[in-house]
Amino acid sequence: MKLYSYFRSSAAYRVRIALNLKGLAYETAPIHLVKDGGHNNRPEFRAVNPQMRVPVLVTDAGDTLIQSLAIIEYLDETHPDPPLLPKDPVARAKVRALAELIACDIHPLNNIGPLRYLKKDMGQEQSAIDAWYHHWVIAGFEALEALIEPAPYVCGKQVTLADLCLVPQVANARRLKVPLEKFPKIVGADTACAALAAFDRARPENQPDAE
Ligand SMILES: N[C@@H](CCC(=O)N[C@@H](CS)C(=O)NCC(=O)O)C(=O)O
Repeated sequence: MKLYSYFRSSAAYRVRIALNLKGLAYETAPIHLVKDGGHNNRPEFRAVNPQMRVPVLVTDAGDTLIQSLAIIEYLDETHPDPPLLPKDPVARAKVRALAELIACDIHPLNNIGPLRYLKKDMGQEQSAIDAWYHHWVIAGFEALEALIEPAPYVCGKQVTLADLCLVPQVANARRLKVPLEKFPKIVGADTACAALAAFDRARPENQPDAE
């Protein structure tokens, strides 16, 4: 399989963890999201993904899949061991809710494209953009902290899709210096995941395109 990725991309990071947990080999095709205004905006990558975002997974059968949550669910359905979603429908809905809280409500507000738009098109100062970033991460983390009881992972004894979303978001928050003292449960789940090799290998600094 081939994964179009960028070492700092949270969404690609989620998929890298899933591939590692499932023990699946893949080739990384790095797409630099910053250099030259973003190599993701080049016509050759637009031809791969018209949305011009990573991750993109090209399967062994040649199917091109986009959107990290859809890709992870595809991997979970085709390689069910270890499962990333519980079988019980209520538990499953809870895992998906936490994953979506991060992937759909926090992440889009601190994604590189919208932040670049705030700066270049809306003329905002870097200090205002940093304040925007911190505000939305903290608002999301306050809700998440109230919703979880890690044991030790976000939803219990098994790693789930929620952990795959949490760890990259925490890494991103740390990089942008969001204070995490108010979020001991989030930090605890992140620490538990960090001890697993599959998470470690997926870290930005361990990618072939790391800078
Ligand atoms: N909802 C998408 C988000 C994908 C996404 O926004 N990826 C970012 C990197 S984390 C990206 O490629 N951004 C490029 C840009 O916004 O120009 C997913 O989960 O895959």
